[in-house]
Amino acid sequence: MVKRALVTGVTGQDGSYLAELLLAKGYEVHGVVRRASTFNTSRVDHLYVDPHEEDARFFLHYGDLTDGTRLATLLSKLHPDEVYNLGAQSHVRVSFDEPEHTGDATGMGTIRLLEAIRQVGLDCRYYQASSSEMFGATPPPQDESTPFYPRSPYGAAKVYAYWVTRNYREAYGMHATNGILFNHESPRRGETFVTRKVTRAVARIQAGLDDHVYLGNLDAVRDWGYAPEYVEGMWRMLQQDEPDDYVLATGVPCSVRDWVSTAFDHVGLDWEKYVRFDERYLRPTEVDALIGDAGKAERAVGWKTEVTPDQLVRIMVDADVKALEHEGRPWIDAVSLPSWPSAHLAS
Ligand code: NAP
Ligand code: F7E
Repeated sequence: MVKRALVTGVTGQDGSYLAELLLAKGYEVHGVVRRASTFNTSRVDHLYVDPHEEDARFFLHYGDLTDGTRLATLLSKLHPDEVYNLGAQSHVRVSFDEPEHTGDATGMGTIRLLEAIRQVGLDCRYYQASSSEMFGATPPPQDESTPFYPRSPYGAAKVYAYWVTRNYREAYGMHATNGILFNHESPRRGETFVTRKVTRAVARIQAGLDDHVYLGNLDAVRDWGYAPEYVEGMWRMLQQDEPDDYVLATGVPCSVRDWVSTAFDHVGLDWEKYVRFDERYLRPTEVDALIGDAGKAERAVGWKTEVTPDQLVRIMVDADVKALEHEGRPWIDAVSLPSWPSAHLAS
């Protein structure tokens, strides 16, 4: 029997790596894509196979976490074995500008999906993309028993989503699991998250396209891992007999300043000549330090990171340099260039 997965947020960083992983494992993968006036599937275009082909196993469907009816329709039509809820307004700084929308998509979207599963009567396994941002002001190291103290509308929405996931597990016996993931990055990371913003700036400055980059708080400490390793962890969690909650992290602290200096060093530039401060990038409340303890995941699901922050910086700088060499096309397009898959969204 071919397993079938439904992935919200399939067009995002994690969604694209997860879709690749599940396809490699023989799954049929259905991704939920938001309607946009421009193509927004660049991270998954390389996975596209014409749905008319017999061997097609990757399908895209319009849908939105703010539209519960549509979620129920998709679930009743597709009957997935596994549902991965990766969709979210995921930018912390933006959540201060769009708090209501963030609560709606990131928080309420989760209960819409859980309730749709329940109403359809689906017997599936559910993965919730919970976040280390939930720990917020609680000092590190953070693990599954650390109290939550969110510091942004995004963090608060994720706390709500975490608790409704647990509640549906306890109230209705659903196989619903929270993956509490610390920051994870890659060449596919959105360009406005600090890691990618920096590696992209390094490539552009080195190429003479930009003179400097504006950043905010350089003192914040994060635990940055490599995204492809983290989607493997998501899948492993859902293969457990019992649902549970797990932290995924490297346990290695790295400040924004360290990330910046390693990235500029990698191409032989002195970061202090190119980095400028702009208070626009500060947050009304900051999360000072996130450093995770992933011991439970290692023991229970056999998951552990291998890529170190230093290696990750180099992977991302090299990819951004390479993307510029490919005339500014996203790095992913250097792998393969299919023809207009977005035009074939199933409905
Ligand atoms: P991302 O690159 O920002 O992707 C977010 C995805 O959600 C995109 O596909 C986006 O669609 C989709 N989306 C946004 N609003 C939606 C809506 N209303 N309905 C349906 N889909 C919607 O995020 P990511 O880094 O891959 O993260 C995946 C998930 O893990 C997110 O829930 C995030 O909050 C969480 N998380 C991430 C990290 C991390 O470090 N990356 C850590 C912990 C938790 P568009 O492409 O159309 O924008
Ligand atoms: O900020 C500082 C900023 O936006 C990291 C999301 O995936 O991980 C991510 O959230 C740090 C913060 O990620 C700039 O103040 C300085 O302290 O890259 P970020 P994040 O806020 O940690 C968590 C786990 C998630 O769940 C989220 O979805 O970097 N910083 N200067 C800056 N940040 C940005 N974005 N831009 C700057 O110019």
